[in-house]
Amino acid sequence: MNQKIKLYDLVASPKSTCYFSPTAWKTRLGLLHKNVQFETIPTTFLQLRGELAQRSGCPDITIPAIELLDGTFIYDSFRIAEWLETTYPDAPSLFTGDGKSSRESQPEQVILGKNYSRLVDLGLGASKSEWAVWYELFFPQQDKLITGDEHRAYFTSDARLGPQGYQKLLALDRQELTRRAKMNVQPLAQILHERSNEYFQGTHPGQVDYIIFGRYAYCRMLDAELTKEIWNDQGEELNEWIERLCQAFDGHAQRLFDNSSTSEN
Ligand SMILES: N[C@@H](CCC(=O)N[C@@H](CS)C(=O)NCC(=O)O)C(=O)O
Repeated sequence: MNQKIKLYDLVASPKSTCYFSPTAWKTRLGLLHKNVQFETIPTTFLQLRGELAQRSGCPDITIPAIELLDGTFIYDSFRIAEWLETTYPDAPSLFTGDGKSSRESQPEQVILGKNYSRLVDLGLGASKSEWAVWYELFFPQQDKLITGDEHRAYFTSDARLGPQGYQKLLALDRQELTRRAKMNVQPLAQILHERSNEYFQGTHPGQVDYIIFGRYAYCRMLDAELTKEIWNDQGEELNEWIERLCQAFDGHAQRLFDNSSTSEN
């Protein structure tokens, strides 16, 4: 029997292949980076709060979560990244950006890379609806994907979005949000402009790249046209970095973008 680690990823409906969760992308790319075989288990918001919370024994479980072959669940993308780093020491480090294995890396260098990743993770990479321009900007697109009365009731609830949160999110000035989103991307374009052909983590990609690419993938899955304006058109080096990560790991990300479907059939 060929059992694999399971990656629970978020979808808007049971048959959808539109993987829009920015945090799940961080783990997806981390697993690929460490050359770990895995299968994706599409999970809706209701399945996450119901079946998965129950089966894992973790009522607060979030996406991404992985299930190991012995049935252990690990969740929180950063915790999973740390687990991958120590569990697969012979594969390239996620935190050093120099292509060397975790085993060959200096502990101080790993710590530095980890702190850098964590800082980006809690800033640009975070998904809190209260502050993230990304969540606000792409909310109407995400809203359109959520179907079914029970599912919509959960997704639009005040418990999830705060008092009148749904109405407030839909009433926001989209032009202003687009402008702010572009400003979030500007420093990224600048960093790559200063060291073209490199990655955010270093000469090789790492967790910082996967966090930033997760944000890009979220945008791209929800609105490819707006994403081009916000991301690809903001600098040649950034555009090239996106292309390199789309094609990395045998074109894994590109394939998911091409096969993305929200259909319920
Ligand atoms: N810090 C966590 C954040 C995870 C998170 O917020 N995941 C979202 C999806 S992107 C989620 O599971 N949301 C469930 C819900 O809204 O009920 C991580 O990086 O894993």
